[in-house]
Amino acid sequence: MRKLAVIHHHFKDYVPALREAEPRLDVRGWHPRDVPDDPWLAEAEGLFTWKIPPGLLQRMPRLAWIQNSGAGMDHLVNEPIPPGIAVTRADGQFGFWMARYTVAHLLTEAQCMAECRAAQAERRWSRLVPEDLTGQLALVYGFGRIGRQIGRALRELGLEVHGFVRTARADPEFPVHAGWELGSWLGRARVLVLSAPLTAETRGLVDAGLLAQAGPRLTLVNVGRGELVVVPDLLEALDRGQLGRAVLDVFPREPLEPESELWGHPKVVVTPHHSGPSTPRQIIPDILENLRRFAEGRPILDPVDRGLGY
Ligand code: OXD
Repeated sequence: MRKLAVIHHHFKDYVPALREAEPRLDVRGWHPRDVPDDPWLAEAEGLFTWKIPPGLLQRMPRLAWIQNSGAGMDHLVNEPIPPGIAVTRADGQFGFWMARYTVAHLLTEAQCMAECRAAQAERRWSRLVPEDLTGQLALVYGFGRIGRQIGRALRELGLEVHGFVRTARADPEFPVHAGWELGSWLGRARVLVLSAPLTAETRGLVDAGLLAQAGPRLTLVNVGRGELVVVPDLLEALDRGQLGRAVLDVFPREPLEPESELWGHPKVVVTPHHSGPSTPRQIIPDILENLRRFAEGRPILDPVDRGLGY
C-alpha cells in the first residue's frame, strides 16, 4: 500500500477526507510543527502539504510526489526539491470562488450598494441609477483556469473581457494578449483583476509606471498575490485619483499589519485572503485523478514547471 504523508496545519480535516477519497492509500498526518521522528515517513512516497517544514525532505528518501494544498507555488520555489519529484498544485474550485468574489465587489459598486444602505439608514428615497457595465472593459491578468473562470463571470455581467498571459496565444473564447501589453489597455478599463502567480516576472507588476496608464474609474481587484502590487505606488495613485478603487484580498505580508494604511483608506477594500477558500471539499475533487494514479503507481499528471514557478 502506497503511503501519503499529510503535513499540514489542517491535517485533521485532510487525513480522513483523503482516506475516503482513495482508500487504497495509507494516509497519515501531522501538524508541520509536530512532525515526529517516525520511520513510516522514510517509507512515504507522497506528501500533501503547504509549507514544507525545514529538513523534512531529507527524511523522506522515497518521495516521488508532492501535492501542494493550494494554487500558488511561490512558497515552494526555493525549496531544495530534487528534480525527479513531481510537484502538483491544486486550484480546485478557486476559479468559481474568485469569480464570485470579483463579481460581488464589482456589483457592490455598480449597483450603488453603499449609497442605498446609507439612504435607507436615513429613510431617504434616493433616485440612484445603477452603473451599466455592458460593454465596459475587464482585463484579467493571469488567464489560467482561475482567470478564465473570473473572465466568464465578468462576461456574464456584460463586460468585454480580455485575458493577459506570459505569451500571447490564440484562444477560442476570449482575446488573450501578452502580459507586456497590459499598460496599453489600462486607460479604457473598468476593472483589472490580478489572478496571476507570483514569479520573477509578475512581482511588482502594478507599480507607479503601470498605474500612470490607468483611468480614474478603474477598480483593481487582486486575488493573486500581494507582491504583484507595489503598495506605496498604489496608495499614491489612489490619492491622486489615478484609479478609482482597489479591492485587495492578498498582501505582501499576511496577516496585514494593523498599522497598514490600507485598512483605513477610503478607496481600498481589505479582505482576509478569503477569495478562494482551501478546504478538502474544494481541493480533493481537483486532485482525485492523481490520487488514483499515485495509488496505482502510475505517472502523476500536470506537474508544475518549477522553472516558470507555476
Ligand atoms: C493558494 C492560496 O495559493 O490559498 O492556494 O493563496
